[in-house]
Amino acid sequence: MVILRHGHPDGDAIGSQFALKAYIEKYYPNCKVYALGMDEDPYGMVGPMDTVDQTTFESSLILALDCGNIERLDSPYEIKNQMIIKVDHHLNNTPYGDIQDVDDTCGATCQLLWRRFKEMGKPLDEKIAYLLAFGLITDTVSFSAGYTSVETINAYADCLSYGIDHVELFKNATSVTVDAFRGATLIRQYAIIEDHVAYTIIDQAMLDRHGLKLEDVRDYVNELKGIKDVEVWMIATPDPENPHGFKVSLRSYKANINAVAIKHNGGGHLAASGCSATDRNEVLCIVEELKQAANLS
Ligand SMILES: [Mn+2]
Repeated sequence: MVILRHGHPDGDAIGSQFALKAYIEKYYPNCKVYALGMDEDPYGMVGPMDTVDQTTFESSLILALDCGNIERLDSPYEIKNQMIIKVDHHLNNTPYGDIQDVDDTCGATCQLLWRRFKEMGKPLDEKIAYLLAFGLITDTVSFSAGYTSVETINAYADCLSYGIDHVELFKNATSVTVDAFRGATLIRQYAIIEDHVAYTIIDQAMLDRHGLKLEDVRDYVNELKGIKDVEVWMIATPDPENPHGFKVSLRSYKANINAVAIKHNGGGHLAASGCSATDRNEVLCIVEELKQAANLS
């Protein structure tokens, strides 16, 4: 079997992918399992990705983790008629797969996996627990996001019981590079705050002027979290596939910003979504729609 997750992976995508791989290898040693995708490991959590030949891939069961729509799966080969099991916590607006285990009340795919592992009744180990805990911390923004629940905290406590160093884990899950730290400063410096919405639009010229790269800014929308009277926050960063376009990250405490994301070819969760804009004007439209969403909440 092969385990896939979404492209441009985050801590939950990689954590769930490698936790499931470790679990299968531990309890089903006869089963060959490969964790596939581009070698992108922003937190340095795991080694290089596995590789398989196309024939093996096409005869393998696919476990698809943390990925709401099939187009976003990071797969080395085209998916043909293989059986797919989807395990995910995004809103299931774009269902796919022969079996779907989707619970959008989970703070992370790692939380859903933890639940399934507990149901199996077999103990985890330190490695599996570390990977699951990593996904829990990163996807819930250190347990501050709205979908953090009693189960999220119980899952984390259970993971810690396998001997994980909580301080070391938090350090690894929340530290950023020096350039990303500078990028975060840029996001704050250029923030506009209006009608309960905080937003920053960063274009390529701005990045060039400050000697920064896209990866130094695109994941740091939560730099705008925590401003008094702000309910919704957003960043727009250059879309590498469209010279005038932007990728837009949306977050809120409780306002439904997913509806805005869907209008602009995106998706995600009720309070954490992403979408695209073809130009700056569309970004400004999104801002206006967010103001409405913020004022309804
Ligand atoms: Mn996730």
